[in-house]
Amino acid sequence: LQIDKHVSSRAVALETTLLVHGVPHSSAAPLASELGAIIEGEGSAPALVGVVDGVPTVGMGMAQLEAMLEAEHVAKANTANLGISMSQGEHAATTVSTTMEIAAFAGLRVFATGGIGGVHEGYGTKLDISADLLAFTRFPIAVVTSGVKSILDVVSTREALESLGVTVVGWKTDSFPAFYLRESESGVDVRFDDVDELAAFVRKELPRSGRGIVIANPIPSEYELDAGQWSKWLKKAKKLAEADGASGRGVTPAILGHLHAVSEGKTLEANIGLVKSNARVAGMIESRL
Ligand code: PSU
Ligand code: MN
Repeated sequence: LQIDKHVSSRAVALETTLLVHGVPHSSAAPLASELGAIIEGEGSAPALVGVVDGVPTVGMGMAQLEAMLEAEHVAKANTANLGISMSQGEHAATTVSTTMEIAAFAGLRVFATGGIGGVHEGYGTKLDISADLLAFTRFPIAVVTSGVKSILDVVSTREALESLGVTVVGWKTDSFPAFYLRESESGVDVRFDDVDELAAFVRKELPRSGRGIVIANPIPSEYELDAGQWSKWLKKAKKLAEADGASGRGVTPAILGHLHAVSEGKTLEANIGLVKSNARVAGMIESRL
């Protein structure tokens, strides 16, 4: 792996898939700036990660993000196709798995995202498990996330993390959060309420294990969705994504896009609210490492 621009390793990594494929294009650049400002407000610095013209880049500039948003096709790169985008010299948005790979290689220790990928529903008939889960066994970086996207099978995803031996930390919670919802039926391995104690754990645990850590930060209460309403929206969005014929890497962006539409922007607002909260917690941890 080669890194184009070396930002200081004292930065919080941010991913491009969330911006390029997860929110409407008009929301992406403003969100990137807001996340950067939040992280700076906590005494750290942001580093947007993506593949620009085939070059894995840590610390993309606004102009590079704008170019990616204007490009006709931007690949979504997980660990399976990262090297392909590099060899083809194309733009690629990095998911949690590849942002972890690239940022950890550059020495960054903290990464803020929305929700990690996981086990999709219906694995009895079709096995769809995000490359994000395996990435935690390979790349030493702490990922602040609002749990796993609630479009997934949350309980099975939690079980898979357990099987993979990935530590799940709850930030001020005993429950493994489910993205738009603060709680799920599953729990965490340890709860921290003090950020200095959490930072001390991360500082020691990353070099000890050489693996990633999940830091689960529930969506702020003011953005949490009503569970009943949420499941109705999800049903509709899944049907629409199925009707589109979405498959493989296209499934997550298709469902998220339809959700934002059928909820009249409520899920988008919630998504943005939780990502900002994660950026703040990541900045708090990173500035204490
Ligand atoms: N969370 C969001 N929006 C997103 C994603 C997560 O709020 O767009 C992205 C992340 O980049 C994550 C990816 O790594 O979805 C998982 O995709 P898949 O299920 O195809 O592995
Ligand atoms: Mn998948």
